[in-house]
Amino acid sequence: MVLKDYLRDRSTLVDSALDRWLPGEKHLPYSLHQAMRYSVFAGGKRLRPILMVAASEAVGGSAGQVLHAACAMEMIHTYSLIHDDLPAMDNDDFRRGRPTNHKVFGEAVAILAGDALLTEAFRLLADAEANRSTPPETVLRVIELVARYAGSQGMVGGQVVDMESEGQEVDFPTLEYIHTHKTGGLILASVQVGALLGGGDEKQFAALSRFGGAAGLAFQIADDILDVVGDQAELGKNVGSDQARGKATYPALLGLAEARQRAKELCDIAVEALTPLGAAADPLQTLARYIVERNS
Ligand code: GRG
Repeated sequence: MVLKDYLRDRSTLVDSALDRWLPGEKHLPYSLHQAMRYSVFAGGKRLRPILMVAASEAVGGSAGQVLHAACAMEMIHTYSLIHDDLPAMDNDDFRRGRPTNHKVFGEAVAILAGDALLTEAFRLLADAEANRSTPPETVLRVIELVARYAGSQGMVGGQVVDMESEGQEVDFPTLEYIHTHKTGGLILASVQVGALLGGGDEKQFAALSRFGGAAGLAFQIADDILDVVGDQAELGKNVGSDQARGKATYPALLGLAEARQRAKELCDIAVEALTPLGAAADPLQTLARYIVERNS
């Protein structure tokens, strides 16, 4: 598998589905729909939806079975980025290589664009036509799972602990809480939803859960490392901001070398977890390595 081709093909698939599902810019209210589309189509890597599609295929499912949920996950991720960039939170000027949403549309519309993306994501997860080949109890399990990983005991909770830890001495368990909740959870949820909607059994779900937990934490450690050694132009956002804000990160707590070692160990754990799935999980194996070796 050539990773570059795989990522490009899957991104194209996800982008055209997002374009179909998101309300058009010519639908009222224009500014809101423009703001939603501005951030969604600002050039993200589509890692979470691609992982979901790959997880579905790893259990014998298809991309078509999960595409709506993959788009929903990207909408939730994009909402979190829009809100995270707001003056009340990280107050960032650039994201995905463009001025942040509130810089272009103003704070009020940026807040509402995030709110609308989150709400639209749950509408999509519940869409009857998109879920026509999935048992209703599986659809409900997916909705509950995504809500749990996105809410106060998931991403939003991780964001709060992250904010409250700025400029504080943070111990290792708190750092792991922040990373697994703020970022790791949506990655874990993406592969779990892929397993469920792809028709996987409980053994496959458990294997992919182990994979997603390790890959999700590895992703955030790699993100911490990129904030220290990454290239601003390639990342499309400012670097060095974690240290400037006194954020809790792996390199800050463990040093760069140990942080890299921990990311590599987690990647190995993720790859090992895929053994019961055989060759169908090869793309996930490649994606796990990409997560820790990427430059953006
Ligand atoms: C505001 C509720 C709320 C939550 C914010 C995800 C998050 C929580 C904040 C984002 C801050 C941040 C940059 C975290 C680092 C990890 C991360 C989510 C990076 C961005 O994800 P990528 O690299 O981005 O997948 P693209 O743009 O490629 O989709």
